[in-house]
Amino acid sequence: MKKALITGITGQDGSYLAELLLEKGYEVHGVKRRASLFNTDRIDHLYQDPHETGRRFVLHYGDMTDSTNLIRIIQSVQPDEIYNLAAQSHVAVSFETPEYTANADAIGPLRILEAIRILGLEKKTRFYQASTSELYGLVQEIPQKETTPFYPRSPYAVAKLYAYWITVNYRESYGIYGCNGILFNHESPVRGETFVTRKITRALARIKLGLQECLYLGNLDAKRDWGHARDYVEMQWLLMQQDEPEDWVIATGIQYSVRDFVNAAAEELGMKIAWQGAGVNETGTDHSGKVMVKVDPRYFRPTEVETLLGDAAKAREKLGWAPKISFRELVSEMVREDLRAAERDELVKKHGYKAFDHHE
Ligand code: NDP
Ligand code: GDR
Repeated sequence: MKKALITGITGQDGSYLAELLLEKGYEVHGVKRRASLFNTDRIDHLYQDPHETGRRFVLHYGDMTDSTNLIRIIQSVQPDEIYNLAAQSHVAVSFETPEYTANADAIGPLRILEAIRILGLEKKTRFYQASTSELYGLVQEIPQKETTPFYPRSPYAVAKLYAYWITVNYRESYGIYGCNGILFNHESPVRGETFVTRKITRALARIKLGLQECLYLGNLDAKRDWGHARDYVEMQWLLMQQDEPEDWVIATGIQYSVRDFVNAAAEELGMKIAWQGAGVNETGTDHSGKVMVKVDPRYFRPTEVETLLGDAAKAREKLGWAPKISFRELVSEMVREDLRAAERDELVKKHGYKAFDHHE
């Protein structure tokens, strides 16, 4: 039985990847951080009682900023594959916490690669680095592929640039099977609530039920290549199964703006948005003229990535990979789940309890 270690198992991708690897018969180990509240919502359905024998799903406390802890976990698990998904993954937040972001997102992967060396696991343990389309930042070529030059535009992207190259370097220096998946944005119903897609689907569902008045957004013109996380974790596994380690772009090849995403989500909810104004004065109103969406400059970034569009021809041609879930299906699934959650909140409110009411 193959053993996999997933850092960031409590995150969006970690939860989908854990499901996939368990289905494939792996023993799955995950690193979770200590938190003052439970932080395992996304993987609670996979939980196996530690008192039972034959467990295939095991969690370890750990942190990307703690080398000795990572070495100890890797030593005890002796994984065949490590998927490094842990990161401070919010681009806007990285401008507020640049040093921490570098520590977790750049030095974190170095710590794991060093652990592989220190423990003499270079020939046994394969390493996947969660690289990102944010590396392309100020884009030098459209669409972006494996050979497109990088131009990172945030502390997050700069940290991920280090992680990308240290993975390549350890592959070339020490023969470690290390590969980068350069993944374009991918979303799902369990996407973090402060990323723009989930923020939109959650807010519009709540506006529809009268639980929230208005959705405040930043740059409506930003364009992204949005796929579904379930499709993308399959590719994370697949590129770890190749004879030789390589770096791969994973994308849908189709681009939409943030405004397009709002329109698509509204349509799913049977709402129509009329847009007026431009830039900081742009608003979106409903049929009665009530403002539902408003631009708030607080969500603008000091340096923005305006447009990303991926070309995954290499993955398509060499691995036969293609995303299965369309943009409309993604939006529809996210809206459906957020509407269900909003209905639960509505019920709670109706019975006199205060519903969770956080709009960021
Ligand atoms: P999430 O933000 O949903 O999950 C991040 C995970 O990392 C969480 O489990 C989080 O733990 C954990 N984590 C954060 N900091 C630390 C730390 N210091 N030590 C240990 N664990 C930590 O991200 P996604 O699932 O969306 O993304 C997975 C990876 O892929 C990330 O590295 C991201 O940068 C990268 N990526 C994501 C893309 C996307 O569109 N989703 C696209 C390209 C790359 P906790 O739950 O406790 O916060
Ligand atoms: P991104 O995702 O920065 O691409 O990083 P995010 O959803 O945060 O932003 C996408 C675009 O939408 C614009 N935007 C807003 N963004 C947020 N979060 N909130 C808003 O209110 C808002 N209004 C407009 C942003 O300016 C941006 O242009 C994600 C993360 O998952 C990274 O970890 C990953 O590496 C990349 O995708 C690929």
